[in-house]
Amino acid sequence: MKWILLAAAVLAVISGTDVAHKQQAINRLLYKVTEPIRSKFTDLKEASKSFTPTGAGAKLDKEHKDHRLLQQKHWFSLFNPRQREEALMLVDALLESTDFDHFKNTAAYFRERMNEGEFVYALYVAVTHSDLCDGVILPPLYEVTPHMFTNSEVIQKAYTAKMTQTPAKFEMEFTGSQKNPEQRVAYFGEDIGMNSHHVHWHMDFPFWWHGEKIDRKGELFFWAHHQLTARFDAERLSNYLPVVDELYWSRPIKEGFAPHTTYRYGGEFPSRPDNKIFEAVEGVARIRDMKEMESRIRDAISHGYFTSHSGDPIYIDNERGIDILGDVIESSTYSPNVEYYGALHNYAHIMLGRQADPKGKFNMPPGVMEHFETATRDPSFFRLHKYMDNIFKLHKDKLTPYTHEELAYDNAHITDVKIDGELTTYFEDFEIDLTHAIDDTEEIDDVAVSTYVHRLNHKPFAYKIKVKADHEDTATVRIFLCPKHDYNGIELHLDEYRWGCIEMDKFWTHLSAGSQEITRKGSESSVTIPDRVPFSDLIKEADDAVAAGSDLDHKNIRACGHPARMLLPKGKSEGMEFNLFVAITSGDDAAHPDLATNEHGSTHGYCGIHGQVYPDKRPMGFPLDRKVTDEREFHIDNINVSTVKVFHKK
Ligand code: CUO
Repeated sequence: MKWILLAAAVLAVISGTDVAHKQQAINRLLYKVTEPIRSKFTDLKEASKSFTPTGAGAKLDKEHKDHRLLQQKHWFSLFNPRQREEALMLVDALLESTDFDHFKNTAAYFRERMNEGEFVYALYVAVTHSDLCDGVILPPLYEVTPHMFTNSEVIQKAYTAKMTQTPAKFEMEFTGSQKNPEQRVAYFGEDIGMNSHHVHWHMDFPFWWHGEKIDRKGELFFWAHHQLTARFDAERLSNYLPVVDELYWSRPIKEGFAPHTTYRYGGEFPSRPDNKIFEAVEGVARIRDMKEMESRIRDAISHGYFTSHSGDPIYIDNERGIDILGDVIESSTYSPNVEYYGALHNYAHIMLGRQADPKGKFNMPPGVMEHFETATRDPSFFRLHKYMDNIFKLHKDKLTPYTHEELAYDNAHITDVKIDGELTTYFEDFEIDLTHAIDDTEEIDDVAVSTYVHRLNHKPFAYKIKVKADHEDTATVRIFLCPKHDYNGIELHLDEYRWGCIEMDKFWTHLSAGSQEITRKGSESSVTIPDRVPFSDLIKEADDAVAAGSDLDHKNIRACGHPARMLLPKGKSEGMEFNLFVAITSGDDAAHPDLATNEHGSTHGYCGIHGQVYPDKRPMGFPLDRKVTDEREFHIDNINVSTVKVFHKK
């Protein structure tokens, strides 16, 4: 068996279908993507000239030959229906490939013909979802398309450095000034790792997805965004700001936003002044359309059922209702009646993105809200998501509170929970390579240009959970961190704080009979990923491996996941109290038999397991997702709530 595997690996290296060759091809397809494929990448260059696309690729090629495709060097937004259609034709063409050569050649051919934004989006989605690309690590989007993650000031400086051929490294500030209280939390909304997580989440779970069914996609939409909202609120409380209020269609949009961000092609992202009154957006929706969508969804929640196309009720007052509600609100292709319930979330992003030019009089490009890369920069993003989060809560609050039988796991008795190390956060500088931000040609040498940004990090820590088990078993451990006080310093009851809890970790472990201590490091969290591998490292690693005739061992690397360094909210210099909520329930909650030994890619909390069912059979957020009418139900041996403090150090 060993010999067969070895022979297969050698064959893959020789035939160029090993991970190293694939990684090299993807690197090269994304290398300086606004310029022609470099002539030294001979196979890709050749394919770009002589390849004949097939299937969906042939259809896309006809669109190209009929001059129907969006021009190159133009902005691209996924929320633009025609631009999305074009990008999805390429996704289909790539995903139809039955071998990697076909995949690679299709990509090379269209890279030279399609809009670059559409190309990058389609390639990222296709690499994410194609089995042919298993083991390939996508380069950080903030290096491939830096304009979407940095500000105009930095990009201008990068151009100057290039023009004068002077290597440079400069600081990037957060948008706005200290006169704006929202700037205190800009480090969260503008964090490049968090923005990357968000954009990759939407690539893993696209609203337009028409491929194989993705498990609990609507519920994941709810949960990933609910967690973004809860995390943002914890950052606000850490910075002496009240939690975010929701958006109201009939009230002014309280916070304005000046993005200080420029498209690579298409000018500045539009700004919005404070207290802008909502206006209808021509060709998209009127304010009353938005209100109507909302009220139809609220009606369905009150009734406890949606109505399908054919008029049949789809009951939602049950464990799986949240999944349907997520599909409807987003809305995704899984929505059971999009004609009636509309696309509240997607339209809201466009409505907010266009308020600077709602009639299209000034030919402004789309706003930051119309890109998942940039949306969280705008404070209105969190107002919008709080608004939808409250609709989700309306539904969850209707469900019967968990009973003792549902909460208890009589085998486990938690005797103590402690933190090993300190819960301490700090800011550090992080360097981003801007090589791909500036145009050049093959003849001009690159100049080392980079920017450094401030980002939140924390000291290493671990949870130490002492537990006594009556008998040997596999158990599910869930850990949440919940602000203990509101903005006014009033201590919150469980039912008041549960909705603001941050999921820190969830894992499966083996319990032996008797007393034991479970140690779990913060860095092992199943909601986070480590830092992304820089593009230059990916290039070097793949080129070296190909040259040496060896392969790369890239296993279980996912782009979707909250940045590990942002696992903890900032906290306060004097320490900020949180409730550390730990629940141990039966291992029967696991949807896969091997979760105690195999974390399947390790970021399943907010991102599921790629291509497989969500690992936890319980609703996301269990046991804090439902109303708590009697707090005593939670006073059981397998649940422990302790107070911890998060410190912020300069
Ligand atoms: Cu992620 Cu609104 O869904 O941005």
